[in-house]
Amino acid sequence: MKIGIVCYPTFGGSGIVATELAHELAIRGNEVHLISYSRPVRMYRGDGLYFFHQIPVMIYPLFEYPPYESALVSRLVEIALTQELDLLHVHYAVPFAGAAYMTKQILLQQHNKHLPYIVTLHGTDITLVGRDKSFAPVVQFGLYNADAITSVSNYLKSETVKNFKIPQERIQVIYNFINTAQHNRAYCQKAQYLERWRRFLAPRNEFLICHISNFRPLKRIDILLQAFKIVLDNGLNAKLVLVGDGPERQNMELMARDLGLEDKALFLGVQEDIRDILCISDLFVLTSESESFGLVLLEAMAMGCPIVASKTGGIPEVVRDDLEGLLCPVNDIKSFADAILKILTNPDLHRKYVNNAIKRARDFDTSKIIPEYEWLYRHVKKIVSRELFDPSN
Ligand code: GMT
Repeated sequence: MKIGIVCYPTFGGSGIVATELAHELAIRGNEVHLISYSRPVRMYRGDGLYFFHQIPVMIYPLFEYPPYESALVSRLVEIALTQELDLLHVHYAVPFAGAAYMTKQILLQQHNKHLPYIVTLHGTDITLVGRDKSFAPVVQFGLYNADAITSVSNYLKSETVKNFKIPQERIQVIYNFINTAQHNRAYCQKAQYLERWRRFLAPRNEFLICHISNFRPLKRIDILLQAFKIVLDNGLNAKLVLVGDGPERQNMELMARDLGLEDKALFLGVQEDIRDILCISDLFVLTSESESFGLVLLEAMAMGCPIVASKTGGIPEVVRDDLEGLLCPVNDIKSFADAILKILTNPDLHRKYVNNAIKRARDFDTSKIIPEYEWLYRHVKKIVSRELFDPSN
């Protein structure tokens, strides 16, 4: 099948999922066209297997806001025609659901081409950004007219039903996935430089507690820093490594200094391959106040990290309390500190969570999840061709 995948290129989870999906579909023999305004960050594995198309936007002195959506739709129309796409799969509803609808109508009315579109909802496109009144009517219209809608968790599905009045039977939950053949502990043994890195980060044999995010306010890194301070005050020999970058990075570095954590909380910035830091970490912590899935939790579990995370949104569908780690009430600093201490001072419990985490990640392996997308593509295509050949239409 010839599939166009549209996504954001940045460090958000939706772009990562879309890029990995492009790669997995291409491996399975589909012709995939990945479309974004710049080269997606995860586009490093097997780049040659699929095609990448950039969206150029014309700049003109009249525009205070360049009309990105018009440029996107024009490019999608062109790609759909020249590459003879069978369907379009957009990741993140804003603005892609509306843009996909417009693309479909232009193709139908001006070129007599039928291009079904699927929207995958990722989180803030429903729970935060998409709900804003400056976007909501277009998001709702784009979703309502989609040929199929998927969401990355049951939680996100019910939020979509509640906020956008989309009938629940129209939304299929397809969980995010991970290629466990490429994300596993064996990878750690291969890379000898990792042991050196661990000694550099934790020269006094400290436990390494890891956090990875795009440093947005909803990640609540302030809660993590305060919990970590309590952990140290309780005498645990530990370091916190914070990976990634974003709007809150500077504030959080200042806060760490104010808490006297400058030597204990290390801000490493964006890392090329997060498997490296996960390999040498003893625990992964995510203190978000909202998370539709928490893709990074899956990546951490696959690499053998037990989890401490907020009991919110779709997280409990991914990490089960007291199986792969511990879940804590949102923003409850003491509860996070207690959970970290409990796991890192109890080797048997730590070992149990490590083993369970590795097993749990396999439940979301690409071999289980990608066929769900492939089935959906075939189903949508079948329905569209049935409608086309139905004489009553
Ligand atoms: O806000 C972000 O962290 C980025 C956002 C995105 O759409 O790029 O992430 C969302 O999608 C990820 C992939 O499906 C999920 O794992 C994240 O939980 C979700 N973020 C939120 O719901 C806050």
